Amino acid sequence: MRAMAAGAVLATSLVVAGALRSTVEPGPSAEAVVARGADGRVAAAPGTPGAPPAVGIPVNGSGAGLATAAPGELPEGCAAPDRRIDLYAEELPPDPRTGQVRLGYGLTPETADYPGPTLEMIEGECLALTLYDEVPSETLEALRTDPDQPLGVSVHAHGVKYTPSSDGTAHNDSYVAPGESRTYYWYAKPGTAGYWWYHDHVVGGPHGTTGIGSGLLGGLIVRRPDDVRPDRTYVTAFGDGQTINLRHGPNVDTCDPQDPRPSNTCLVAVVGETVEFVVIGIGNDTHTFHIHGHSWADTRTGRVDSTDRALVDSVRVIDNKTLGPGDSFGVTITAGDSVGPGHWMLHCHMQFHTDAGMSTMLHVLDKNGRIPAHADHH
Ligand SMILES: [Cu+2]
Repeated sequence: MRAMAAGAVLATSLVVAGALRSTVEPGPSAEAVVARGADGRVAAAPGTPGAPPAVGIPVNGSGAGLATAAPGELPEGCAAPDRRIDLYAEELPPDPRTGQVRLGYGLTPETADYPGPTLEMIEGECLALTLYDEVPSETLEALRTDPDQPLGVSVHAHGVKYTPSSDGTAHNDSYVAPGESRTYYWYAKPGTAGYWWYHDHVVGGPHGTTGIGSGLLGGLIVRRPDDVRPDRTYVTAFGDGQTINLRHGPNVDTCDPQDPRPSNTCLVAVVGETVEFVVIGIGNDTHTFHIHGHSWADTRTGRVDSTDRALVDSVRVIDNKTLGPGDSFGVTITAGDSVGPGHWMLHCHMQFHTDAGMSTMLHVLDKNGRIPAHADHH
């Protein structure tokens, strides 16, 4: 985190309270949970009490392509969609370091990013997700590695239930051609609570390897109705080339010390907040997820209740967890618990990976929303 590490300069008057409070407020209540944007905030249905105003998701919307599901499109257990959202696949500015093409999903075209929005479902819920492919066909053509592969994008989900027509694959004819849209139906069957992800499965070739590597991925959380909600959620996707969220080196952490707005490249929280990470393994390498100063229970949510002796005595508390390709898990910590505000490294603990730049920071601010000073860690 070079910018912030620049220094002592920052130490004196980093009053970020205004900016931060507007962007780092705890999310709305359980009922409002729908999806989170790249800023870590929940994006809730318009009109939901406590919902932030900016990023509303249409619920039971009436856009094109949202007609009633055809027979065979809904998985068993889902009689009708409980909720509808739109998701846009966009071309983004190329990677500033490598010039590689970058694509992203967004709840609106303007908010597309990589990873895309974290989608949240409650067990028992059936979601209708309409994907709009706004990636230019020339871009998809240039990314194609298999000449027999059709041009398009898709969403393929892990963890939830769907029929072949929502598989997001070319062989099941469940992708979206440029300029078109398609509705996918996902059912969070009871028992599927967990930390999952969604991604393209058609860009480049039949496995979407190029699509994922270009940025078409996002976190998917299935919660139980009574799960305690975190204050903040971030996705960290560990990938090839020692990347976190497909960025490398200084691009991994772009937090502006004057205005640390939560995003895919600015992991920030106020001391005492519960912070949830959706950790995803993309690409071909094994990685490990490690945070300095913080630990969690090796359970579904990772949340530790130190007063619960039965939990503490029966479950490992860890601060490092192995992540294989395609794996995903959740980690919930309390920011700064017992260790206070600071710049806490979050990195892959395969030493040659972290030495090559696979490292970022969780910036824990004090109660006043100030970023603490620290020495450059490099
Ligand atoms: Cu690694």
